[in-house]
Amino acid sequence: MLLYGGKSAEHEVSILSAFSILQAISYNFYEVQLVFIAKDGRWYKGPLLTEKPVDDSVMQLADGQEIAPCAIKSENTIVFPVLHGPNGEDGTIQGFLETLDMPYVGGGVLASACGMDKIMTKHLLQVAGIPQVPYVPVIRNVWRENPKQIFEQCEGSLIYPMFVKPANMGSSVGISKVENREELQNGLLEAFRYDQRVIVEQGIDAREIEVAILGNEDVRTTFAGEIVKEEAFYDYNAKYVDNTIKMQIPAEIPEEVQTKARDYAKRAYMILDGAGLSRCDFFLTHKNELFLNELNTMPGFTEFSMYPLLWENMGIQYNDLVEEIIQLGLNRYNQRK
Ligand code: ADP
Ligand code: MG
Ligand code: MG
Ligand code: K
Repeated sequence: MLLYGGKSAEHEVSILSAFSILQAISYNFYEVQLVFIAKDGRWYKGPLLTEKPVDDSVMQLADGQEIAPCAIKSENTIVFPVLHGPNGEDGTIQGFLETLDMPYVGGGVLASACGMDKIMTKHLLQVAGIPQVPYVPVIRNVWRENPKQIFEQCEGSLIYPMFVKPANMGSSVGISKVENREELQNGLLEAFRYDQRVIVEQGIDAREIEVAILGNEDVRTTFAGEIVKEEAFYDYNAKYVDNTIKMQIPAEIPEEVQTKARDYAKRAYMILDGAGLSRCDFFLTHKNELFLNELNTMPGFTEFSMYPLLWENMGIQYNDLVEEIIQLGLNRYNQRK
């Protein structure tokens, strides 16, 4: 069962990923049920899609029948929650599927929640001794009570430019690059629109490299690929609207950096209790210093997305990759029984 769409700002990305996955699942001879979550949070059981969805209106027209979420419960069915961002990738759907006692693809509640929350991820990486850029966590109530103290804290430990991000988001939504105190204030207000937990980070001038991870207890990683940026900030438009992203797979980086990136990715995945899949993203400075930025427990999954392309470079084709992560979901469920 493909669960896609979702309430988050990454709704459209989910639809694109779902379409590619659907092709692979059908190709692998699985019987597929589609369940679409509209932006307003309603759930629909829909017919199979045969055409590439252009936008949300196509999905709405798919004359799906509205259902109660718990109506998805069925035997001998594994759920593939192709949902990105809050209410999908953050442990909420995973907890719901645990409650329904249905097997599902990808990380469990803990990994999803910790991977989604940038502050939690930072805390765990710190414990694991994995390098990351300096940061200041900011909680909305604390900010409201004493904004001056927050400014001083940020300016005391970081230098401009800084990046301000909602803790619980993805696809660069709500993120700003700020150059001074006024912009920092505006960035915080913008980020607080999405979450009451925000992170202010040291901005760095760096390359962005990514490692794909696959597995439950037995964790495999790929060579890193690079997002070759034309703009300094890889924002939502660059990612999905303008399609200005170029990928270099494998990344042209020294062998020791490759090895280190794969090692950090694996360690971070294990400490977060990762399962199934994740994409681990890094910053690499021009002096070859490596900082782990984040783990995405349900990375973009179209045929042209970094995650499947990284595996293709290791010799695993898209359809086989989808099959493998479905098997990992089933294994995890059976082992926990
Ligand atoms: P998301 O989960 O939304 O992808 P990221 O932390 O990956 O959030 O930030 C999105 C993008 O913003 C990154 O891919 C990068 O281009 C830019 N960015 C984020 N943090 C920094 C930083 N500290 N320094 C420089 N660029 C950053
Ligand atoms: Mg992310
Ligand atoms: Mg990112
Ligand atoms: K994340």
